[in-house]
Amino acid sequence: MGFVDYEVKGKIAVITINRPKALNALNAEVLDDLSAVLDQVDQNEIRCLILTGAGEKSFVAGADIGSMSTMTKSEGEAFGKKGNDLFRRLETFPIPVIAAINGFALGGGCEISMSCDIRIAAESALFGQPEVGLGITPGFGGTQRLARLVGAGMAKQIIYTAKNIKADEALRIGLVNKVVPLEELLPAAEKMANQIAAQAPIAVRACKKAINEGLQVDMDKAIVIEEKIFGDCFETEDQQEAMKNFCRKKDDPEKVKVVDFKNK
Ligand code: DAK
Repeated sequence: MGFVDYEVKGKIAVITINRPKALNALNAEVLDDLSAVLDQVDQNEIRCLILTGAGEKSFVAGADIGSMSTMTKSEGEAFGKKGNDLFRRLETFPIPVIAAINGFALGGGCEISMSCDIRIAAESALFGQPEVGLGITPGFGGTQRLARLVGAGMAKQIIYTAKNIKADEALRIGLVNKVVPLEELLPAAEKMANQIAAQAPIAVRACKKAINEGLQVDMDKAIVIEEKIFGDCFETEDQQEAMKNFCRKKDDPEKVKVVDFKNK
């Protein structure tokens, strides 16, 4: 794929935005390529995705300012829709997505990382929403997702001041889950992805759905969403096998085995 690489590694896969000369900035082609790669993911085989940027300097340095600079109103709207559709697709993609943030995560770069389920950052990563300095608002969901992740006050500070924050500050405010040295970034992301991939895949997907959908409604409705999704798990072979295995283990510790979940 032109600006996006896709590599399958057993039950996990790595998606790399590969436009390092422009610090992996998102133009319409990159967005189209990302969307095409998501079409290609074999959801029966792959249990966790990692999204990262090519090179050692940048995850994604934002939306492509050069291409945005000449957009008309309708082109701007179409670009915004393309990005928003893709980011929402990532956010609701049935399997989890881990962002491995290897440098600049500015504007659309910070926003795409926030569409992922989990963020692991290199110590060198830098986060920010510089849009107001360019005379625009964040356009790929930044005002919404940042406020949901770090709270309205901190999101307003980051967005209104357009001041970038370093990885340790991003960790402190809950924007990222973990910070590691750059050379350990992909190994750390792969380790976590493999840990997720070793769990019952239908249950993992169900958790993603329950968390995402539950956050959109009040607690009374959210609990009903969880009840329904929890009930669905009892129709899976994975649940029956894993619970039988636990009971066997109690009777005879020798019978302990690692359940090989089958996606059923
Ligand atoms: N777009 C296009 N090219 C970019 C870029 C970007 N966002 N960021 C970097 N580049 C390009 C540079 O132009 C340069 O290209 P050449 O000159 O070599 O051809 C190359 O990448 C290397 O960049 P620098 O030479 O500038 O590298 P430095 O290390 O000196 O500086 C930097 C790195 C990340 C601090 C700097 O490049 C920078 O400030 N970049 C811009 C960061 C930024 O402001 N990003 C946020 C963009 S705003 C919307 C949809 C989306 C959005 C808004 C609305 N709707 C449609 C509603 C999103 C907006 C944004 O993301």
